[in-house]
Amino acid sequence: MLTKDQIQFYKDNGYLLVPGVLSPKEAAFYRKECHELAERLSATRNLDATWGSARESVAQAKDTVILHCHDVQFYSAAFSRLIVNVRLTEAAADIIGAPNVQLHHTKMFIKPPEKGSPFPMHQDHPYFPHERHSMIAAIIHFDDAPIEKGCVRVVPGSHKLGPLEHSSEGGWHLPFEKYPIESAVACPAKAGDVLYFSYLTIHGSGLNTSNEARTTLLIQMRDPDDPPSAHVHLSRGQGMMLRGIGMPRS
Ligand SMILES: O=C(O)CCC(=O)C(=O)O
Repeated sequence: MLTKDQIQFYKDNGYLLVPGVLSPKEAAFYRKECHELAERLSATRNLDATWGSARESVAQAKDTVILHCHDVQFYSAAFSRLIVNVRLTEAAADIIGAPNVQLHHTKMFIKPPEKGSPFPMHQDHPYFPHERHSMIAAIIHFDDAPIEKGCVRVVPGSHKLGPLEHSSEGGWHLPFEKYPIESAVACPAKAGDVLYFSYLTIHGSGLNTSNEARTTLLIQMRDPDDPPSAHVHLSRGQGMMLRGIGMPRS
């Protein structure tokens, strides 16, 4: 699925934006699914997942919101079909460098217009450490995510630093002064594009100050032969095979 140059780019930089994994029509369909799900859920619960550290580190984030739902495949069968999409999982296998791809969890995020919360810079490693560091994220964009919508930002090559020490206050994050969000490389994306990155790649994202929501699904996946080094961040559906074969594992 991916070219040699794309795989080399990923190896060098720890991230890769793959354009057009979903068609504009598919992306629009899933955008609607996400917004409808958020509306159903918000009738009974608060969906805001803004990190305490985001409020602390970004002056404009005092009253911002990010709508969130974990493991969306338990709420709509459309998401079950999406996470086994062959285009998505073949590219994931190329990036992991193994034929088999296993689910860790999924996370829907809607950054609302004008007040969408930022994410301080961090690695995902402290949340769910694994022995061989095969864990990657795939962020599927269901609408365009230009810089002003708070697109994801990365520190290229940072996956080579290995696990870094984080502060756990208000979400695992790196020192704000050393890793300001705005200094990281922005990864603007179009609806249907997928951003893949290692759980060791330092990443975060800015505020959505535009007049449109930013709608994404993040799928965290790994090589099934890579065991967790701590039994943390367990969730329903963990261990489901998305491509190839493997043994269920939480
Ligand atoms: O979607 C984003 O803007 C970033 C999400 C993120 O960094 C995370 O969930 O770890």
